[in-house]
Amino acid sequence: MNTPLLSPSRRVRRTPFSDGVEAAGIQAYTVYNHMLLPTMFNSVEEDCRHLKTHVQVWDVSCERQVQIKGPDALRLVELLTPRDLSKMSAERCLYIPMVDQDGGMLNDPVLIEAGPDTYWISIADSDVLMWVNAIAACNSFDVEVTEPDVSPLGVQGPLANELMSRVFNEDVKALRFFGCNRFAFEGHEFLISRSGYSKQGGFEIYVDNYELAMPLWNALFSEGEELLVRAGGPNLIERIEGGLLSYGNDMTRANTPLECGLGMYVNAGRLDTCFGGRALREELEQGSRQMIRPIAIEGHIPMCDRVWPVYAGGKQVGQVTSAAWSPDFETNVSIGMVERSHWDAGTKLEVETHEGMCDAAVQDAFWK
Ligand code: THG
Repeated sequence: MNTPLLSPSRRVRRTPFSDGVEAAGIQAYTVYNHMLLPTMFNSVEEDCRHLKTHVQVWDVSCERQVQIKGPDALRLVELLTPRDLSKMSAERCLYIPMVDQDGGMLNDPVLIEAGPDTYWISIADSDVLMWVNAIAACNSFDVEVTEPDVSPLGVQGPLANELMSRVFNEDVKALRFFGCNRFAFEGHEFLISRSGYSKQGGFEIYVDNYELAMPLWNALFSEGEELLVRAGGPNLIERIEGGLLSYGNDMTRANTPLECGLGMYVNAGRLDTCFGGRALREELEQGSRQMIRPIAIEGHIPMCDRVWPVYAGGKQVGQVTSAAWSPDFETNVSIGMVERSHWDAGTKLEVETHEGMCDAAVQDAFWK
């Protein structure tokens, strides 16, 4: 079948690393926050194998930063999420569900304290800036809400420690999971965190200097040559195996963070002071109606580019929104949203792909 191309234009923004991505032989992009996001270099399976055994450099510039800066910045951030922010510091970023007034998920970003009275919300694929700016304006908060020119670069995989310590210095190895600090490259201090959209471990470099973007990219490739470094990107198989959710796919504004399995980031003590608190408290008291679940699907499945209804005994009890063949686990791994009556591990289901019905079963945990 003929694969249609994506028409390039100014609206589909290039990144400071796009020249490097193209030189590395990019085969497929997706669009994320109105920007190019590389998804495949060799094949999804081959990229996955390499990610799990080596180290990759990811152009994740599309993880745009929404910057909130000013005396009321923290007060504004506290409205946006039910997560307890007291452990956040300049040395520690946090994964935060962002919810609307009804508890619906608006985004699932990483929150970074980028300076005094300055926060970066490192967003998933939705237009957070408009929501945040409107809240600031309506409350006359003393803040500026902007999208600074910051492009995260991921270094992911088991050899990420080795590569990063060659390009920056040994001290990057001391960063703990979700720790952050500043490290110099060619005289410029870059904010770096131990984070990223894979379960293989790694770092994200917040590249805020356009002139140094390609020199940094090139340094990672020359220092990583004997480590067999490659360009990569968020990998469909690896992220489903690990249960990393994709906003817009696995959850939308129609879902609460509790339904998304993000209950550990919902703090009961914060529900009086954030959007959606009342709805979330009610759901905490009554239990969730449905939940994100790992589902193994049998047989041959096409690309999951639409919602696949999930049935039990002829009645719809949920949906699957991400799925792929996993060579390591020798099954089709998938992420679904399943009603309470059918979410227990071992429950047999039927998944209606757009090419036919497949037997499936709820797993007790993601594969990792
Ligand atoms: N890094 C940064 N920004 C991002 C992403 C990222 N913005 C877009 C997107 N990814 C946001 N979504 C996620 C989803 C999962 C995680 C981070 C961002 C993640 N989750 C850990 C896990 O599930 O293992 C848990 C983190 C924790 O417990 O604190 O890392 O990747 N900068």
